[in-house]
Amino acid sequence: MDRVQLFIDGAFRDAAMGRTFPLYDPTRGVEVARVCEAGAADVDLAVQAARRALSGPWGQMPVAQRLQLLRAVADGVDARRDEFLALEVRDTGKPVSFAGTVDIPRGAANFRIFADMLAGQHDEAYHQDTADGRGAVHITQRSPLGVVGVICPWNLPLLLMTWKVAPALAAGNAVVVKPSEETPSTATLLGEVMRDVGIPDGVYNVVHGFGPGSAGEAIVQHPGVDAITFTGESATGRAIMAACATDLKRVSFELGGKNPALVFADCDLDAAVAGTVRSAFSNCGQICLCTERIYVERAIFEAFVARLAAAARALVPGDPLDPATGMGPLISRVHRDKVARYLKLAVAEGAVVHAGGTVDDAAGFTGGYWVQPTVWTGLDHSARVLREEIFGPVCHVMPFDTEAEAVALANDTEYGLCAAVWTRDVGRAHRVAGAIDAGMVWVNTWFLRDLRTPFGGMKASGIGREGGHYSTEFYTELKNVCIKL
Ligand code: NAD
Ligand code: 6OD
Repeated sequence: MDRVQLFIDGAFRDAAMGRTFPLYDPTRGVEVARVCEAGAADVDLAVQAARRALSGPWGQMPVAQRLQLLRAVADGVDARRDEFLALEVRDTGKPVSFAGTVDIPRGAANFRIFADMLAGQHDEAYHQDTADGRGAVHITQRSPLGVVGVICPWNLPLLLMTWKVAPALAAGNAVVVKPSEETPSTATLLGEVMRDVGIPDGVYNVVHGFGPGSAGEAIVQHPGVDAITFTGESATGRAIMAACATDLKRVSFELGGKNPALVFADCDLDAAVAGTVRSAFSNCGQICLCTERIYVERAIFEAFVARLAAAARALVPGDPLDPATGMGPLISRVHRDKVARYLKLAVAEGAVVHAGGTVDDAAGFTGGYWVQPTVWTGLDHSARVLREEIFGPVCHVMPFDTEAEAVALANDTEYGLCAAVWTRDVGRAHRVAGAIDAGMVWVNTWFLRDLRTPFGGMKASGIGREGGHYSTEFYTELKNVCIKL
């Protein structure tokens, strides 16, 4: 796929204005494909196609048939796993060891779980028993929202896009998807799968481009789009929410984080170090759930820092196609430069560097967006490095003396996405998890997912929850019908 096209109304096509933009290989910084850039006219075509699908074959299809088609999409992703994997690795530079076990399998699993969820959906009924309405029956019906705009980031492209597309389609909506400009390919390949299994034209549309002045803004501003589900930076969420205010579109936002890990002295230290290496450095630190702030009880602080730093130094970034590689490059030059600025800022703010701290090329690669996994200590809690989301393989470790202090430090942030707690004390685990202001708390693990559970953040980390029936609630309209018998 060296030309990445739009997918509108069941057909692959170039943009109406003929515009394209380059796609770069993050390992070497060279152009590997041209991507067609949609403008307002292309977005309008996609929205019109989606509306036709809703009033036509998709809207009239029996639910069981619709869900069967979505299971076929899951099978189609599995059947073309190697193609999805190759494109995801090309676009992101992430190791095959990660994309092959996380991104691509979840791309299929998301369709299966939401097909199962919707298969069990039923209306509710209330029999009224008041003097004025005795015998009346109230039926709450759910119906699709309509056309859903799905705007996605680049860090887990297929996983995060299907996390929204699958429940939206299972609930009977049609979608206009805008993948990140950095990672357009797997959303486009999914168009082939949709077409081949028989999803009606116009149900799944993909428009490529940027945010402001491009496809993203055109989706958000289109009056034919009924809702926006967005994953990305909190600042972008603010801009999208302001635009959605014009016609009061419903929004679901999964936004940024500055996630803490709390490591208590009674923890299993081997598990805590191994878990924190994963939570800080997986996907080169580019997961919204990654840990950037680590608080360790003073009795084990020095041992923890020494072991974490040794593990970080052992994590050598390298060829994403080598199955033994655990870390690839960052996504783009712009993002590498941003992370590099934080590496400098940390030192200027007084950090002690225990591992990494540099942006050296990986062996055998020049011109890519490489950065070394980095561990800092010594910063004051007011340091910008401890307050701003960096979204790279970097973390800071700070000691604490009491449980209350650890919770206060964890909560001292504008974000509230997730936290990890490492302790063997079940009582403490309950207390601390309850006291942390975050949408998800993992105890003695991290990023262990059950797709039925609510996913999302508090404070500046999001609006709403998706997952299981929480997704169904977002992607459907509720209507109460009262029948006086
Ligand atoms: P981003 O906000 O820069 O871009 C996300 C998407 O929004 C892209 O497709 C972009 O083109 C589009 N966009 C940008 N401005 C827009 C506008 N004004 N109108 C419409 N669309 C617009 O985010 P990113 O850099 O792609 O992703 C990294 C960020 O995403 C990090 O902050 C990370 O924490 C967050 N994230 C959060 C979650 C979560 O579940 N909470 C998951 C993954 C990533
Ligand atoms: O696992 C998921 O469903 C999910 N939404 C993960 C988000 C990761 C953020 O980068």
